[in-house]
Amino acid sequence: MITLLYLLIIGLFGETDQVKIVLEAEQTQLNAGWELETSYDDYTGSGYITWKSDSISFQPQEGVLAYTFKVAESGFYQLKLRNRYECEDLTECNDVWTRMDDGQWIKAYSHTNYRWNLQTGHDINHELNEAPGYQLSNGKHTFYLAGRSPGFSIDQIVFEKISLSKM
Ligand SMILES: [Ca+2]
Repeated sequence: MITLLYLLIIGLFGETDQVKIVLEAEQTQLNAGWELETSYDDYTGSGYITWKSDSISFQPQEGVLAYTFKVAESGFYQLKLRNRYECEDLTECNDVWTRMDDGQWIKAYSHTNYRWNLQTGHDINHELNEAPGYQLSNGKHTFYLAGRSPGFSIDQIVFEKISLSKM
């Protein structure tokens, strides 16, 4: 029965490699505007970070955090920020700036409030991508976060490999 179930799952979803890169958002050099917090429970690592400064609606100049990591298996990786925010309006205090390597700054948002969640979309000039990600080659990459909405918290940055390549 277990074998049959396993085969059924494999049949439905194909062989997944489950390659996941998980970075703790608080494990970087924090700068002005960001604070390490532990008030909400159920975080991982030593806490999470919250943007405490002003709302930054244009290209970020301050509060830029860098995360360098290594990719062992190249492919397309979906971005999932483990995030939380406490605004009743789903579209308030719900976003942060993101950038991969030399790419452009893109607003990343969540629409799930009051609890930790992995829902992460990208908004490029009001075009929404509900499953954003990056084609990553083997080797070193640097991901950047910068503050956008005050009150937006991030616990983890997750890159989940969803295919060998989109090329
Ligand atoms: Ca964390």
